[in-house]
Amino acid sequence: MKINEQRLLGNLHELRKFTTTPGEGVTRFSYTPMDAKARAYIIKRAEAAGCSVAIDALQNIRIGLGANVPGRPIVLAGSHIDTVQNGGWLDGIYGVCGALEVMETLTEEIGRGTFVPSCNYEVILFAEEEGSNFGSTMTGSKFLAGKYGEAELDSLKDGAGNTLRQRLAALADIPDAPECALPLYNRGDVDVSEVPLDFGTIKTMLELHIEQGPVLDREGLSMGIVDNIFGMRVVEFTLSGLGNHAGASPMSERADALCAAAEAITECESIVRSDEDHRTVVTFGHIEMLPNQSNVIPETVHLTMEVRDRDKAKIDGYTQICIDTFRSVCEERGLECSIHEHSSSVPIVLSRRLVGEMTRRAEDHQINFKVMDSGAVHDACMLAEHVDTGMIFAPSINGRSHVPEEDTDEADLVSAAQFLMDTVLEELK
Ligand code: HGY
Ligand code: MN
Ligand code: MN
Repeated sequence: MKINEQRLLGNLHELRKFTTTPGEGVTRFSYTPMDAKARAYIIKRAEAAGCSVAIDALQNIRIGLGANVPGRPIVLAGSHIDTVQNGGWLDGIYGVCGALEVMETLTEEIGRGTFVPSCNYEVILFAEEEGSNFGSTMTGSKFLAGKYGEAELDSLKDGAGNTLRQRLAALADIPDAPECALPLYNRGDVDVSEVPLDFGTIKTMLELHIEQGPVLDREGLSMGIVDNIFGMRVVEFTLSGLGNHAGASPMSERADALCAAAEAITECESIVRSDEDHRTVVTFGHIEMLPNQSNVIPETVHLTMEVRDRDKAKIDGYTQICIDTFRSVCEERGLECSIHEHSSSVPIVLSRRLVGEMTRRAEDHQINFKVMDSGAVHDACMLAEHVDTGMIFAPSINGRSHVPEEDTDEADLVSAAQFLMDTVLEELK
């Protein structure tokens, strides 16, 4: 069963237009008017294909094949449509378009009577995967997996201090799309009790995604089959020093929060870089400084640290070492250091059945692939603890992602999506 490659690529090129930063990558945060535009495009296609559309209180979307029969096991495929700030045109949306292409191809083939599935097929779109609003990755899928609940609706806050609950309630202000018969959002009360998936009804979860790293591109391979997904811990530090005059304060009498942070960051980076496995990664991606004025010694620095690896002991070990480093640098320099464990996810081992079957299928199809880790986390992580879950990677040119330069050769986009089609077909039998 061949996918329609022009339709797949056409959808990707249309959806990349829904960005608040045209010409500077794709920026499309969940629960925003740009998110609504992408949802409208997808829901319209789902309606045209005779699919059912269900949206939960977190705004995760489930699109059911028209030929689905109630009560049959469900094969899920999907990803997320939200992005990071000035991100790429493929992260997340590629997996959604691949799953949608499978849906449209199945609809055509079933309509022609050339295929009769024994299971149901659904496309799933996860909300707030990037954490661009609230700093916590995989938020929609953490609610689906029952890891997040009522408490997180009020504890997760965006940069303006709005809680997740308030942002969901504010969706009432985003209008529906005239071209869609169905609503774009679930605008009822924010009741998350119905969100967790009934995993007993789901047979398989498959996520197609770009690699977002250099491995496939560097080795000249066209596809990855993922066996392990890194875990991560996100810690927030607040360093409190002494604001003072930039000119009149002697260097020996300063408690400069930015210099303390710089020393601790550099020390943590060199500690992690020296790990013998060269796999653990540490990133200080977000920093705020007060008062952030050139002639005032920085009084307060607030920053995030992420530690990731596929081995939980390494994640925990290096997270503790970095916390200790920040504490000792601040003690030496006479600053206060407060620490907040922001969020985390454990390393995930994906379904060995699916890795084995996909490996054999890729060998039969003479695809040049490898079985590999994912350093990026994905919504598939949250389902993998409950159902057979697999991931398929397409290469990222120069290993770039989460930046406007993110790109993948069209031939690779098509062939990995075709492999998703072939894998779904097997799962539907
Ligand atoms: O951060 C990640 O790994 C994913 O892109 N949200
Ligand atoms: Mn992603
Ligand atoms: Mn991402």
